[in-house]
Amino acid sequence: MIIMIYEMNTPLTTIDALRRAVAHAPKRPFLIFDGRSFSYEDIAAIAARWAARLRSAGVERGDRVALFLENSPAFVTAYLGAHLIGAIVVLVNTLYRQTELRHILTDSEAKVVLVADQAHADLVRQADAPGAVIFASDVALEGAGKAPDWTLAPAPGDLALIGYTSGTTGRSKGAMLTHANLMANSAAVTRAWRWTEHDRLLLTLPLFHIHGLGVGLNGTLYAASTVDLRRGFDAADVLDTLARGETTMFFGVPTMYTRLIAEARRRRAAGTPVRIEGMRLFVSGSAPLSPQTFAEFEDLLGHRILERYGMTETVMNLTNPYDGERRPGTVGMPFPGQEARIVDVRTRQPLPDGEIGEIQVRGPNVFVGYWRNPQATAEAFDADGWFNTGDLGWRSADGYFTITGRARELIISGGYNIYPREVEEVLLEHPAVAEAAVVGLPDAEFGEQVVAVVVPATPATDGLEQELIDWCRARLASYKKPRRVVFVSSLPRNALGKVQKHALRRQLQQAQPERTSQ
Ligand code: MLC
Ligand code: AMP
Repeated sequence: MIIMIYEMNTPLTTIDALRRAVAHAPKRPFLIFDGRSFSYEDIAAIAARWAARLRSAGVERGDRVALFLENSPAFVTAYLGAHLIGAIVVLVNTLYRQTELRHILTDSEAKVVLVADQAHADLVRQADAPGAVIFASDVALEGAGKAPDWTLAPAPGDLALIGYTSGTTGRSKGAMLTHANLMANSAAVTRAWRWTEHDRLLLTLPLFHIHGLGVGLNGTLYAASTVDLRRGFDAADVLDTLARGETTMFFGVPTMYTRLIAEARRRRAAGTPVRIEGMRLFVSGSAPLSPQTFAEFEDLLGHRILERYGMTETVMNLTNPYDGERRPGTVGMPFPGQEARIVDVRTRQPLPDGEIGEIQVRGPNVFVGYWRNPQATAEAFDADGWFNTGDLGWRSADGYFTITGRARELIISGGYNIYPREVEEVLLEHPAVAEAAVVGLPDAEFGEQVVAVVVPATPATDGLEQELIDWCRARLASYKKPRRVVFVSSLPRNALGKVQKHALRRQLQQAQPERTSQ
């Protein structure tokens, strides 16, 4: 009987979760931003204003609403406002430029694009994107609130989000997540990490990716807890906040932990060591956390980081245990209600423990397919519904998964994904470039760094390295620009003419061992 009551109250959409929190704890702080606190009731009222604003712009159920917004109360309330009327949110990294914007906004056919300022509105216009631009300031955060009209709320199977990812062909694909996917994952995450309404999460991750939104914001909403949201990450500010004792959880990418360690060391050397109060959980993900970072963090700050593994298509897949052993270098086991296994890359047959293969996952969290791309969707799943993650790894006899690499070409720098092909295509558009190959090399701060290897069209390469970096910087999100350009007379290719990236990486590493970025 108790189980039945629990199930009846289980939110199946973000709007169910909002409604449940408003009913049970209307005055509880949901969002803290810039020293201002917004209760669940406040957020629901502002979301209702967003719903009305979007309807007045012609947005209907199933239409796409692109959020080209930094972390802000506008992001949170527009997200929920779009959901209140059954619209689908499209996530757009605010560092994206012309090439990425044009593709995402055109492919998703976003009816409206929300921006914070004129500069971002101009970028949308320059990208020739369809859809009307709406400014975040159109909807006031202040003023008397009216409860939302819940009657247009979505069904669990309706699409909630499209997150663009995995551009192995140079163009990213829109991963479609339903409300049921999101809430199933929030249920699993909150249960695994003992997340309750008493928690306060310090969130410095961007909301336009699945780590910040799918784990941080949706989890907060699901648990009816509080999120202390920041515009971005600043190590000193994080340590100062954690010393105040109100925060209970922090989620970050490994680069953030490296920077927290450096800042904590600085303070210790200055005779003002960091004291952390009230924290119960530090989580790392989106890129591999080195055992060294894990150990240094424990040594300096007294907490064992919990590492987990996720993807835009699935939100969270694997986690180290909350209570049991958090094993450095591993990503733990499947979340409750989810499955994972290792298969042979060629035969697609399950492999015994200890053998390296591709990680496959299955569960109610797994997305329903790529937007308007049935072929890519078909290739992503096998006949039994297992999703091919494209990540390589193995499972230990006691069930811990370790990620060893990627079956697809992908560079992860500071938790941001970079698809070499996308950068190569932009480089090839430059008249001085005859051939280009982009690889990821180890980097102490960002995990990996982007390096371009270029065959120049003419032997004159004076000033060309910086010119090519600037060329990429102007056309793509700035974190995708090469940190270095190496000029060569030819690229190593196999018999089929395909560039041998492994050989290239090896050559580059031998020529110059790991560099620390400035
Ligand atoms: C910023 N820059 C980077 C970079 N981040 N360069 C390489 N890699 C990165 N990750 C560049 C900017 O483009 C800019 O270049 C310059 O550094 C300064 O920018 P900044 O904004 O001041 O940087 P900073 O705030 O220090 O950002 C570092 C960071 C950030 C680690 C805080 O990268 C970050 O928030 N990463 C998290 C990304 C994330 O949420 N990933 C989750 C994806 S979901 P210029 O040219 O302007 O000087 C996923 C699934 C899962 O992966 O499992 O979670
Ligand atoms: P994205 O496509 O942006 O959602 O990024 C997902 C990818 O990030 C995964 O396929 C992995 O390659 C990587 N990733 C996420 N978490 C981890 C982790 N803990 N360790 C190693 N790689 C990770």
